[in-house]
Amino acid sequence: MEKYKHKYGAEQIQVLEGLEAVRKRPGMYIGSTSVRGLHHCVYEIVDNGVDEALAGYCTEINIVIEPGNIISVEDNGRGIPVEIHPKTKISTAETVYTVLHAGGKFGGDSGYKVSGGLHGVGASVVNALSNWLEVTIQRDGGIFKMSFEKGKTVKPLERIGDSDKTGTKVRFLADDTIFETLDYQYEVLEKRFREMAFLTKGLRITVEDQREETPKKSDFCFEGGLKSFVEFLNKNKESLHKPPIYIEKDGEVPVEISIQYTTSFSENVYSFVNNINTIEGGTHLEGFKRGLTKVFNEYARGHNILKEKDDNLQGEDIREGITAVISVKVKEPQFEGQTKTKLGNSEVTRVVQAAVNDCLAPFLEENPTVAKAILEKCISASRAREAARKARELVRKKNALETSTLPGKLADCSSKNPDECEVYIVEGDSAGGSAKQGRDRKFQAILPLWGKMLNVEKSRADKIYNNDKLQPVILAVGAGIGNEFDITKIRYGKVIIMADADVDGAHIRTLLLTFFFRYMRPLIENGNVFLAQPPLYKLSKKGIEDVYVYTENELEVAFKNLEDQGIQRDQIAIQRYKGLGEMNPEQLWETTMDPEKRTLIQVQMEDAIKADEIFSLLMGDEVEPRRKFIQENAKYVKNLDI
Ligand code: 1YM
Repeated sequence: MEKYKHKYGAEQIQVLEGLEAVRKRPGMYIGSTSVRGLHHCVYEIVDNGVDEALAGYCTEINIVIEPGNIISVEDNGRGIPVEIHPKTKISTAETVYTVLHAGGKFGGDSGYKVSGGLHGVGASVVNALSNWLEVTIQRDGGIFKMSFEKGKTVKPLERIGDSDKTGTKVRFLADDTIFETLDYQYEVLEKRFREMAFLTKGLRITVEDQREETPKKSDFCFEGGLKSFVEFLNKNKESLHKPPIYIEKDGEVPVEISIQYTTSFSENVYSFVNNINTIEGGTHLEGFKRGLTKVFNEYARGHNILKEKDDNLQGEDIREGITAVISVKVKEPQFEGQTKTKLGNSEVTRVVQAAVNDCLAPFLEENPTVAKAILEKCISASRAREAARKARELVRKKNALETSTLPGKLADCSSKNPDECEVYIVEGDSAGGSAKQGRDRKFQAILPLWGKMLNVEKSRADKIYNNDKLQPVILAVGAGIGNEFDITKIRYGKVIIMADADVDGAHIRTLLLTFFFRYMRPLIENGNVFLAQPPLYKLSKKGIEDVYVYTENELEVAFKNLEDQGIQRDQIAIQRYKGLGEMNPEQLWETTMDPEKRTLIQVQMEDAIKADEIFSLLMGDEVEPRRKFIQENAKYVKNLDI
């Protein structure tokens, strides 16, 4: 039997120092040691399998979260090469798992590996951050195995049997002295692998969670690739045409795009470079937008839909109601921006624009009914934009005539420093009254809203400007809306929605959040939006201080605490608050507004795709998926993250 002996030389000593550096400063390599960094380790290993699929050798990847938070990833690719590497004098497989950034450099053509940025740090980093890790390779007629502890080789690669199959299996337990938690979130992993399956046409990815008694399992394989992705994104929307438009162009920078218009008014364009979501966009997105604008304007002119006297349609008109996914593969991507998710390679703009031009223009010629349906929507978007501009000017003029640009109902605070100021958007006049009296007027402003709120999911910008419920919100926040929204102009650092803890309150909260998400998204991204949490109950007894209870779960705990102080249940008076209006100004201050005592829930946007899905589901036209969502999530109503 062939053996792969271990040799310690100068190379190996360097290796150990390299992995020690990873353990000392893990954040430098995987971003953070939170659950995010933990998930990152899984992606890193799976990425190697996906690369093998992109190279055309692997059709299936199976991921399992085993009991005890052990991760297992197996693919049916060629198997990591096992022969002795000429430079390190140890097996190539061991080299990949012990030498920093060994990834592609050791195996010939590296394909579209991402250099730097988030991914592509290499399997050796995961190895260094694992309590233990083992790799099993089937290749060249044999089964080979090696194992490590905290990055150090405990068993070098050894042939342990015969096999006529090929593939790689990696199992590891992340190091709990490095990571804050080992509790993988199944839903997060599932979402990422669904995305990967969409982006790699035909690749089957399965994910399984065996930690609970009843295991969860998902099986993803999309023959339609990005087309399936766009259909998935639009599942709660009404589409203008079926199936989605598909663009594919091979070359130095392969481009794949899928587009489907819906009756909605929002723009949802997601872009990927080497399977990584480029949240900040970049040159590929720019090329897509330019190509789209040019092709539609030329088609509209050529078919006399736009007359000589008409202005060109603007990009934003052409993107109203669009859902699109753009995926490019770039050999040496340059990532810029705050989160290093903005593509910088300038040559990519031209390539993507040309792909859109070469594929979309003939598509429209061949599908005139689709072209017509889309252009009709673009033209009405353009009219609405013009109407919105006029409405905006009217608002400006009207405000210029009046002495102040602030809405009449707003009780403003005296400080003008946005960092310390907050505005409470309060449902109902009576609660608004209590809030006004109870507040600290130095830094707290109150804006009461009443009556039925406009559903922005079903209206265009012009309607929103003219809407008497939303106009005060826009003016109070003071930073405009839509493309013109300017976060540096906000008048309050905290925008707090204060609504009742009942169904109507939930409704107004959702309507306002939808509005912020669609028209003031940076406000959410920047963490300026909060939900106030008014109490559900007051427990009182003569001689003790009132106890406020904020959730159903806390009620039992509160009773227990009082019992521990020798107070029996039947001695306690329970008041259940049905609405904010029932509280007097002092109570409202004490329970919900006093920064020293209140709980605020910060609205966070982990994920734009998920948020868009939920808002179009909750606020859009399709009834059946909404009913299903509400039924499935009724038990999670406390979870207010979007
Ligand atoms: C569960 C994780 O790592 N699969 C995998 C990795 C490699 C190959 C195949 C592979 C690549 C190449 C040639 C090549 C890797 N090889 C290397 C290196 N799954 C998993 N499957 N033959 C096999 O890139 O040319 C790094 S990753 F460097 F050794 F070639």
